[in-house]
Amino acid sequence: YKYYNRSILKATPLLHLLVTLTTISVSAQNLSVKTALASKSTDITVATAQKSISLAIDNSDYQAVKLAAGFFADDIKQVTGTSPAITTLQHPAAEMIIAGTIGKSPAIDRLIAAHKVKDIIKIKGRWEASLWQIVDNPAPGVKKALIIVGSDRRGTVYGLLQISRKMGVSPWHWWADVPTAKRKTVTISVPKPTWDEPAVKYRGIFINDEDWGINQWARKNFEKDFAHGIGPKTYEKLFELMLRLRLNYIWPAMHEVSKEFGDTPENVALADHYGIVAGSSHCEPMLYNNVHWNEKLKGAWNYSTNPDSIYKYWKETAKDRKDKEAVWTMGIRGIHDRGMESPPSGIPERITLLEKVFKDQRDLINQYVNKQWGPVAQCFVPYKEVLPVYDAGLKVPDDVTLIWVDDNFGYIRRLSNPTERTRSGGSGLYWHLSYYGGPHSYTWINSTAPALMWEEFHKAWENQARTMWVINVGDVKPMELGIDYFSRLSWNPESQQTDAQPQFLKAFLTEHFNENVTTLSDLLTEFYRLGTVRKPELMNRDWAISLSDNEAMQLQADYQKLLNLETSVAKSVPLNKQDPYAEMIGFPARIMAETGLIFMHDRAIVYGANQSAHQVEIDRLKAALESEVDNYNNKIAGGKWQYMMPGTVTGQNLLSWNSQVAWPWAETRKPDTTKKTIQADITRNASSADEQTTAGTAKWSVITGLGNSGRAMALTPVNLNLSWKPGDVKAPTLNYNFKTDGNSAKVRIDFMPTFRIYPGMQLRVAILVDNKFISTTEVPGSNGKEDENGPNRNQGIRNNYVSALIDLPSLTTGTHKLSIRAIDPGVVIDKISFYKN
Ligand code: REL
Repeated sequence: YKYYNRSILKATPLLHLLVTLTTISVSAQNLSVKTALASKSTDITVATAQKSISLAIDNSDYQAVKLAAGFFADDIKQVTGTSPAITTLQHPAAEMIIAGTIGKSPAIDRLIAAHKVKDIIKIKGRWEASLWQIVDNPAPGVKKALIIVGSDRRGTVYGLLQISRKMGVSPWHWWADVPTAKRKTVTISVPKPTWDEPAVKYRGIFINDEDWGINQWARKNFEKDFAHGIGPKTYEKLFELMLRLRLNYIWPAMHEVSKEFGDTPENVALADHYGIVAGSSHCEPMLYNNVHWNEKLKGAWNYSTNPDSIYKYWKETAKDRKDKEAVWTMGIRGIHDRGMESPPSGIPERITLLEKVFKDQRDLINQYVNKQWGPVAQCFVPYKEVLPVYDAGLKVPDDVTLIWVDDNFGYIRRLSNPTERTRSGGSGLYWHLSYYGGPHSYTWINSTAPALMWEEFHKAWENQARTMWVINVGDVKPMELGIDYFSRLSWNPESQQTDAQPQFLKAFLTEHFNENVTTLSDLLTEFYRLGTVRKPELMNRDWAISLSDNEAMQLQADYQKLLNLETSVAKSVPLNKQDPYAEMIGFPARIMAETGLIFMHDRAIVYGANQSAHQVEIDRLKAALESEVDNYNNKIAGGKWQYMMPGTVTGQNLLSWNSQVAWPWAETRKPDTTKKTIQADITRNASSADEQTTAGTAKWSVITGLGNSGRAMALTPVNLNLSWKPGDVKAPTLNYNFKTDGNSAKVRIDFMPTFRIYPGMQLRVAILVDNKFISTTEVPGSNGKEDENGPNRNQGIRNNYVSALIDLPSLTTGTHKLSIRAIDPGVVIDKISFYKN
């Protein structure tokens, strides 16, 4: 269900249910754009190649609404060649568009008072809700109008820009050079009043690790006049993109190469004008970016030894940003994502210190920050070393949103327990599409499958992490599909099911390419599957030589197939879509395939194949990688993205996360060929079960696009009410027939490396053979005791699976049945392999 006022719901469960029922029928699908002239009373032709009807916006409305009206007018011009005049109702015309915000637009308030806008109750007082309706005689001199009402400023903005999107203006028009198709006529059809609103209240992106990509691009190309890298010109474009995607919250770039966001007053003013909620990342408390702290010579960044200096900066920020809509990050960590230098020695002392920090920070907020945007939103992010401190009993004030985190590789470390679920501040999620840090970075391309995003975010949603979602998007490019998918998912998670990935790909590709949708979707599906097998940034010799011969042969064929498919599909993409195609699809696909092939050839040499033949291929592929990067930076869109794409030689190191050695040129590790995987007798995808049982709505579901198999099985729905006792025969079960020759055997289950839902829970399945209980198996590394450096997880996050090896009892020669029976929610099974002992 949709976002709601939590405090009311907490008090009255019945009301909770009622609100759920009244808001679930969000009906934006009743809004469509036609290319014929209006023929019904519920249609209105807003523009033709000859003229556009005017758009009335009250002067008293928000700045963001006026900006959006300007974008909207430009969009209509792009589509039809004619531009609507932006005016007020003092200049009425027979047909008009009237847009405005409740309480800020007298025109809209008059329409509501005169009961001309139906269903206003659906959006009034709600967060970012928009309503569209066609109204006859809405005002003197106006016979018919399309009315767009926003419950608040972003509600109106989204209301306007959603029409742009439906007219064919992609949010990515500027950021990925997506052309807009011309139309002779734009008719808006609203058969009945229609409204929409977001599910997740704050939907944010974090521009991060910007050193090699977006910062260089801004500094040397797009925003040379600013001289500090990412500045107002870049943020302006970003904020427009966000509004078009209906995202509302930003953690700005924060590395040393960037000037502090808040130190450039134009940035803060821009966020305010665009209606974007400016926050700061998990390691920048009180909207204060501390990476330049040491240059200020104000002593240690340590609240136990140097509180006064730090407090002074927080106080200044609280005063500076007092009237801006923001989410204030609470707590304190070291500079960057490190623990504080010489922190109080023990966890109890750190807890005491953090609780003092909360108090001081909240006192400042109470004293200086006004409430014009409602209660001042605050969050606390127990990232990396902070999570154990939180889990040891840190008390976070009840109205502060707890933002849970993934393990930097997409797997959520924990969600709220039942007590935490009653907190008034609710909870949220910070999640990585891009990561720079140990044990390994991935910042080059985005190969994270939308299916994994769905699996993890839908788990967060089902387990009440609903207030703030933030994704780390690195340099924004080439993260387009990931960001786009996130914007849809966070807007309405319940509209998506286990086939979320294919549905998204179809929708995105139809919107942006229209032709070749099936082939492009096949290309991306395989790209994401191969990215799950191994992200190109995480490929190295150790990995390649650990593969069995069959796996390596299969992978080599798969990479080659991906490359061939890309080459052939690229030829069929129309000329005007070549740039967006290359930026969003072609480039990442080629990087994946060519990098993968390099390592397969390297592996062949290690295992004794003819060196010179493979070396020729390796050299050719390395040159190809260089030319992909060169093409991206210098040729696509006439050099618009110059410096955006880190090169393989000159760019950041992708082998060892923090050194500057080029990759994969620097692959000099001595091969340890003893690690080669033993070939299994039979490996099957978990989804190929011979039989399965369900328990009401609970079952093992194929998640299309997930896992190394691309069809991993997850227990759905993923909520706490659905867990079973280990012996419960009613629990959903997967059955696999297998043959043995009478000797003892082993079965290996590859689970995705998900975590148990919260501490205290477990992540287990029961194993049976021929209906006889064998063992309870816990997903390795799922208990939260290890982070991504731990023995199970370190490999798990690279492989996207962790294996449990189970001894089977001696069995008679012939066919037997292996059963995997559910116990805990959150388990995802990818593959099953059988081994002779
Ligand atoms: O360097 C930093 O401090 C941050 O950019 C990162 O460490 C980031 O916050 C973290 O989430 C990694 O992606």
